[in-house]
Amino acid sequence: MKLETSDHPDTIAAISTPLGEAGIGIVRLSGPQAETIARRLFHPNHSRGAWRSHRLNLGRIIDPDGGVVDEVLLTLMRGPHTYTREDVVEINCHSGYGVLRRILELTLDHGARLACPGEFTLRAFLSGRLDLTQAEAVLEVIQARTAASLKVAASHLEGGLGRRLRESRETLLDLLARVEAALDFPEEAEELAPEAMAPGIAELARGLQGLLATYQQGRLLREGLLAVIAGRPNVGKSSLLNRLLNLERAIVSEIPGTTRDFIEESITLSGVPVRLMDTAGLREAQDRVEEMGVARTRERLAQADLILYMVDGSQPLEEADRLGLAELAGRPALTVINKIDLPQQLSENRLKEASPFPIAPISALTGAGIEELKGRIVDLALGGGVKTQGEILTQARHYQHLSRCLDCLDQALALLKQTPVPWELAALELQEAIGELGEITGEEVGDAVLDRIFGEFCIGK
Ligand SMILES: Nc1nc2c(ncn2[C@@H]2O[C@H](COP(=O)(O)OP(=O)(O)OP(=O)(O)O)[C@@H](O)[C@H]2O)c(=O)[nH]1
Ligand SMILES: [Mg+2]
Repeated sequence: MKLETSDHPDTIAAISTPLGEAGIGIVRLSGPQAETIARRLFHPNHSRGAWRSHRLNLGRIIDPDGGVVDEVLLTLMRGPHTYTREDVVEINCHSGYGVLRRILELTLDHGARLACPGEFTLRAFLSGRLDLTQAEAVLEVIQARTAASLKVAASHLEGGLGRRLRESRETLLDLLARVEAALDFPEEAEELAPEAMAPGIAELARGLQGLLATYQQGRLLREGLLAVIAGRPNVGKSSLLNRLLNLERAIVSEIPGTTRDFIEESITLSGVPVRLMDTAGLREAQDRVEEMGVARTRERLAQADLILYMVDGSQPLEEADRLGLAELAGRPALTVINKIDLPQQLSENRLKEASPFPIAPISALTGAGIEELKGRIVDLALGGGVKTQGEILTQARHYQHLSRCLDCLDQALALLKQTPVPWELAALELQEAIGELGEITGEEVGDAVLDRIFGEFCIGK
C-alpha cells in the first residue's frame, strides 16, 4: 500500500460488507470526488434536500448502459465530521454479488480507485481522527469473539489506552526538555538535580509496568487460551472434550489409543475464548501412526497456555503418570482426576507427591466436578478472574514497544545514580523511551509499520 501524503488524495471505493447474499450490502466512497461520483450514479426519488449532508436518501443507481441497477439508500457525509474526515458516501443496496460488484464498478468508472486493505481506517488515522491504538482497535472490535474481549476492544477504540500512553509521553518530553536545556546552557546544569528527577521517572515506570503486566490477560482475551488435555490412553480425555462441548465430537471407546490425532474445538468460559484440544494418549507408541500422534501431542503441549493433565481415579497411579507430571514442572497445568464415579484406587496423597499442580476431581461420564473445573481453567489462565476494567494491553506490538520503553527508563534511572551524572546518555535513554511510546500511539511511526498494521485489515474497512 502506498501512503498518500499529497494534498489531493484519490477518492477510494470498496464494498464494506461481506460479499454474499443478504438483506443489505454497502459500497463506501471516501475522498474529494465522492459527492461528484455519487451525483452521477444516484437518482434520488425526491430531489428536494436530496444532497444534504448526513441524511438518508431513497433513490436508484442508474447504469449508463441502460436500466436501473438497484433501489438504494444513499448517505452523503461531507467532511470533516466523517470516519475519514473526508467526504464519505455510503450506498446501502441489496446484498448480492451482481449488485455490489456493478455499483462498485460504476464508482470506479467515474473516477474512484479501489481502496487498499484498511485504507478507510488509515485515512482516519492520517487525518488525526484516530490514534494508532484506536485504528488497531477497529480490527480488534471486528475480531472480538466474546463479550469480555469486545469490552476491552471497545475501550481501546474509545482511546483510553492511547490517552494514557500520550500522557506518559508528555511527562517524559517535559523531563527531556529540562535535561536538554541544561545541556545547551551548561551554566544552568548545576540546577539539574538527579534526586529531583529520578522519583518522577520511577513512578511513571511503575505505572507502565502495571500496564505491561496486563498483557498476559489481554492476549488471552484477544487470541483465546489454548488448553490441551493430555494423559495416558483411556483415562477419558476425549470424554472430557465432549463433555465441555456438550457434543459427541471425539470418538470415545474403551480401547486404549482411540484418539490418534489432536482435535481442536472452541468454547467460551467466563467470556474468555478457549481453544480446547484433545490429544492422543501418551504412551510407548504401538505403531507408526500412533507414534506420529504422540509426537503431535508433545508439540501441542509445548504451545499450551494451560495443560489439563488427566489421570484415571479408578486405577492406581502409574509410573508413566509420575513421569508425565514431572515433565510438566514449571508449566501452567492442572491435574484432573477422572472417573470419580467409580470406586477409587488412586491415592490422593501419592498424587500430590507426584503433582505440583492443583487437583480437580471430575467424572466426564456423569458431569460431576465439571463446573468447578471450568472455573479453575479461567482462574489459572488469567491469574484470578477476568479483568475488563481499566487499560489492558492486548497487542504484541504494544507489548514489545512498552517493554523497550521500560528498559530505557531503567537505564536512565541507573545513569542518574552515577556521579557525575552522564546527562547526555540519560537524555538519549529518555529520547528512546519517548520514541517507543510514540510508536504505539502512532506519533512516531514509519510507513512500513503502518503498511503492516493496515495490511491486516480487509478491503472496505
Ligand atoms: N466410569 C467412567 N468411565 C469413563 C469416564 N470418562 C471416560 N470413561 C470411559 O473410559 C473409556 C476411555 O474414554 P476416552 O474418552 O476414549 O479416553 P481417552 O483418554 O480419550 O483415550 P485415548 O483416546 O485412547 O487416549 C471409555 O470407555 C469411556 O466411556 C468417567 O468419568 N467415568
Ligand atoms: Mg481419546
